[in-house]
Amino acid sequence: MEIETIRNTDPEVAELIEKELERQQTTIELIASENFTSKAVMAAAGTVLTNKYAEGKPYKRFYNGCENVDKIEELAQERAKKLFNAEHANVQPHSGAQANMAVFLYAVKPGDTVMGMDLSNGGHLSHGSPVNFSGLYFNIISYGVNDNGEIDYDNVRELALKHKPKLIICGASNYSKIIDFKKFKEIADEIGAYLLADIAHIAALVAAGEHPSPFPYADFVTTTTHKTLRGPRGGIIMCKKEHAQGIDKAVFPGIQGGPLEHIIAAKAVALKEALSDEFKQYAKQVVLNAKALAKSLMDEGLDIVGNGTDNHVMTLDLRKLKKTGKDIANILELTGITANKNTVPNDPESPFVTSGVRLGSPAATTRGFKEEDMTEVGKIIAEAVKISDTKDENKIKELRQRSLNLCKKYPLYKD
Ligand code: DSN
Repeated sequence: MEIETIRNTDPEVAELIEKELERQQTTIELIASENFTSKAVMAAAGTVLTNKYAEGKPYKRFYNGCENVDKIEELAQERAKKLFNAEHANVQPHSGAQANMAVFLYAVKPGDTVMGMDLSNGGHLSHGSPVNFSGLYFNIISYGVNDNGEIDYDNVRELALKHKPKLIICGASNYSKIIDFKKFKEIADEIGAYLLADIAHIAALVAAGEHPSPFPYADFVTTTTHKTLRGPRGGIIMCKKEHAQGIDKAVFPGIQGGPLEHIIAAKAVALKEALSDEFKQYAKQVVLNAKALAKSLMDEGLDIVGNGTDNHVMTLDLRKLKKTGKDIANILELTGITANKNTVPNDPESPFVTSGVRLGSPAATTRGFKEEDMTEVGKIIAEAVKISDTKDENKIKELRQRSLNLCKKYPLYKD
């Protein structure tokens, strides 16, 4: 219906959107940070709310005519607070990186020392990468993981006591173990640092009790809304009441102008969905599916960083096979599986080549995949790895068909 409306004005864009729909329907999505929103979430994002300026906070705006968006934004705030048991929620950040930037603006000054997980060890750009605002304007001390892919908390403590950061960031983009928020809080307390937990990747698991919550330990909790949480692309900051006013000011007017009220409406819808029993079931299945995929890959003789996963994500370690993440992600794409190359701990290759591939279960789980399907996905991946040098066309065809069979078993956006 909507696509017809777009086609009437812009057939070129309509055609590309349709092609993207087909790509999503016919390939297995294993990018750990992607997901499929409900049609209700998508519909909310495409509404007249996109027309409205609403700088400020609900009921304290700089524009008139905000009576409806005020109520929508308030619903999103209340649902976020309820879902995560948070004292305060700001649902305006346009993304997770913006959410983190707002925390920086509130909690530290340029030049201050901040500690975060190194990007190549599984952290995030906005946790102190030298090419990001966080690394450019702050003195960053990075911690990493050991060969087992685990955070070495003794090392984190040592670094914290030595460098005395004002802000410690925990949370990651590629970390397959449970994060010990309590331990991070103890370390932060020893030096009087703020603690920021970025739960962008594990938000749904935290919400559903599949991963320990960063509350009451963290001063600030940031998340994206589009990863495991299955909402529109965007961010949220939650914090203790004492920081509420400062965080709100940091978001607007600190780093953003008008909030995206159509996206905030979609966040509200997604948060309502996340409060349901069905969502709890989904989050549980995300973890079961990730474990099934990791087991299948290891049964096929492949290495996984840390020998498995406790959450939704894992990294295939290709060093023993002398293959690169870049080549394997490319061959996987030919077989109908989408994933991304990723560094492994102490990776000898550059971030553009890498020795790993990050694999995640959220999108496949939303689609309906169960453990036995993830076992088959693991087998397809293992066969693809075997033929990555020869690129045997018949074998690729066969694997592509096996991926397609799984996609057909769980149709996407069909009704
Ligand atoms: N780029 C996101 C991810 O893929 O994990 C993090 O922002």
